[in-house]
Amino acid sequence: MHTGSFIDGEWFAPKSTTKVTNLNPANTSEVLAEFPAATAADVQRAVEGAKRAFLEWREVPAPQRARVIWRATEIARARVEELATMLCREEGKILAEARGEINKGISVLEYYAGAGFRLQGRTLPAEGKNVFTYTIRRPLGVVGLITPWNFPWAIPVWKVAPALVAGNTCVLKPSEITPGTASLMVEIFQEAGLPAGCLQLVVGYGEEVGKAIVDHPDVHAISFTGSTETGRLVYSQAGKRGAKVTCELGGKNAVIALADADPDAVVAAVLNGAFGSTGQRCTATSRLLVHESLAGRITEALVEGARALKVGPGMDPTSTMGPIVDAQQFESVLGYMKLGKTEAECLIGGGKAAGLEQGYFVEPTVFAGVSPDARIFQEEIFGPALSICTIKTLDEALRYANSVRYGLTSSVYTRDVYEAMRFVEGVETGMVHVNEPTVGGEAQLPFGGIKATGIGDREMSEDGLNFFTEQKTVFVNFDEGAKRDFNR
Ligand code: TXE
Repeated sequence: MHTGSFIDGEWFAPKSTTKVTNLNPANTSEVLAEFPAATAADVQRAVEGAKRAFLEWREVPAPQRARVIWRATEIARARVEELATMLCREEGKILAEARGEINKGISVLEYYAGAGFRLQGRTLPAEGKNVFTYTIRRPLGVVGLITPWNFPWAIPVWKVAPALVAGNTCVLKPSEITPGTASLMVEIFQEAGLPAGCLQLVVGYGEEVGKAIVDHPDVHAISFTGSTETGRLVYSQAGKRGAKVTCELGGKNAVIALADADPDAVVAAVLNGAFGSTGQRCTATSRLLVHESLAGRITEALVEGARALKVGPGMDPTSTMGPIVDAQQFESVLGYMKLGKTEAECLIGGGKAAGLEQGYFVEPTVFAGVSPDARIFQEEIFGPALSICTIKTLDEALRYANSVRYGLTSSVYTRDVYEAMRFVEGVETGMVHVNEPTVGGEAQLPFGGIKATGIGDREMSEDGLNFFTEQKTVFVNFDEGAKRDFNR
């Protein structure tokens, strides 16, 4: 792995005295790498280089750009274990989950490699006789990509791939907590033959490097994933200079189990949604709204399931839940667990995991009898803590589900098609599942949320390409000598 930044096809060490320290959250005495932190001056150079590279990259026919993405797909496939190991060691999720994330990113690469062969516009009828009207897609120019730590491979991939295939050049700033996986990703694109300057990597801190990207007048669009607070700041800063912005922010997702739900299916989905990836997914299940008739049985099984989890280092094949990513998140999650004990009944967990002091390990935690007004019900915890609340009707469930500021994803378990469809219509989230966990996204499907979760276009799918292109509407009059009615 390279431990620097990458500009104009060269790896280099930024000349700053500040370091980005890449720690193993499962063993905080293990420093995986130290990256010299990039500065605003490095961002300036990265943008200038990307601007130069854009002039040539935009002229490369889209199917040829797609072939670079395709080669990256094949290289990534051959390096799954190496990528998953890096991801597991720097972010903490268990190796099986890390492999899952790498494979998900590979599907996204496959999808956008294919998309390069059909970057289509539309043909539409014109008002005038013998006038041909159609649209074409054009790239935006240099785009800024700012990514978080919780999916250090999949999120950079799902921004870089559509941006590049559409003909843009990118300045990527990964999270300072997980720069290693992003560095490997850039290596892969380099090996795939991506021309110098098309993908610039600046490893540094948000307040300096992120801000410099957001404020740069030659960065035409910003694609951001992270916290709602930072996302809104990015949106307002970039908006001041008229840049295009998409932000994918926090979540507070609920599973609703109605009276006719399959209890085993609910338990399996909620255990995975709440504790998978240590609850550090924007699509995590942090609330269960369960019909009172099933509450006892389902709650008991969830507590059993939580007890059966083996908390430990992600690299240990017997671990089923890894650590929290860093000291700040660890303190924040423990703070919410402490608060939860004052707001509700803590059935299991609620603190640090015993015997694992070498890392940021917490216990899988279940709170019952949670009031919809409680802070643990309303705020994003971003850790393995589930809040359970009982409901009597679908309307009550919808009211509670929709009472939070976020709107990413949701799920209903029922066999009743009427209730399921009423839920789909009524729930205020960008994605809805029926008899499915809240988690997951697929390359070909729009990903994203509403309310405090999302600003701008959805990611992945055709929508991801919409964000990274602009349309040109073309009018061609081939009615020789024809008069044009200019008042129409
Ligand atoms: O996010 P930040 P953090 C939520 C989750 C978590 C909280 C904080 O609740 O507890 O956010 O996580 C860069 N200008 N999610 O502190 O600060 C920063 O360097 C430009 C949900 O990690 O938003 C990083 O690359 N950029 C989320 C990125 O923004 C700036 C995933 C995200 O960091 C910047 C992660 C600035 N002024 C956290 N300040 C999800 N939706 O999955 C920081 N950055």
